[in-house]
Amino acid sequence: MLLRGLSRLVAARRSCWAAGRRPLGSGSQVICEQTLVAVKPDGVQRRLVGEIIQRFEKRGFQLVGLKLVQVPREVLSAHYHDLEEKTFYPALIDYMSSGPIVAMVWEGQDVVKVSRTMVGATSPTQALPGTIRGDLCVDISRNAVHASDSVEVAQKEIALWFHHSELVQWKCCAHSNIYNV
Ligand code: IDP
Ligand code: MG
Repeated sequence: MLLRGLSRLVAARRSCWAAGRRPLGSGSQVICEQTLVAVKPDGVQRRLVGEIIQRFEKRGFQLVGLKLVQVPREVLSAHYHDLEEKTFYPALIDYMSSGPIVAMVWEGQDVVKVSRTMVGATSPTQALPGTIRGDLCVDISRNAVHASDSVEVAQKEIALWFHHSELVQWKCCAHSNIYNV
């Protein structure tokens, strides 16, 4: 448990340096951890972009990348390579390439873990009320939002979806109200 916490911390600090940032915060606080969040085609069509962005903003995370994209199939294949053998994989790639997606990079302390909690279980029928999927979706194949599932995966997904120059470093004037820094 302690080891897992330590390796998360090391990975998060490494992700700060990889993003060209000095890790802020001390001890277990790494507030420049980053994750990829994407509003999927159903979420865009259902006008859920604003609601989803608002949840991350209100929580206290910082937006450092944002774009509306029609994602090429090669990128989606790389993104979902671990699901290649699943029966739903072809339908998943078709659906993810069926319309625009809003891709975002969010930054903050434990943002990977907290985002997954905010997004909720993969199947909306099992997602708790209060989570995005638990509040806004009903079907597993139309679950509105993606969020990276580990710090290492987040780094890979951000590099796959964003060019380094598309990520904006900006000083958040509310930092000392969100963190004890
Ligand atoms: P996650 O999005 O919660 O990380 P993953 O297991 O990584 O879930 O699956 C990626 C996406 O594949 C899901 O968000 C969902 O859109 C789709 N998916 C997963 N399992 C199923 C399924 O059993 N049927 C249809 N689509 C699925
Ligand atoms: Mg996943």
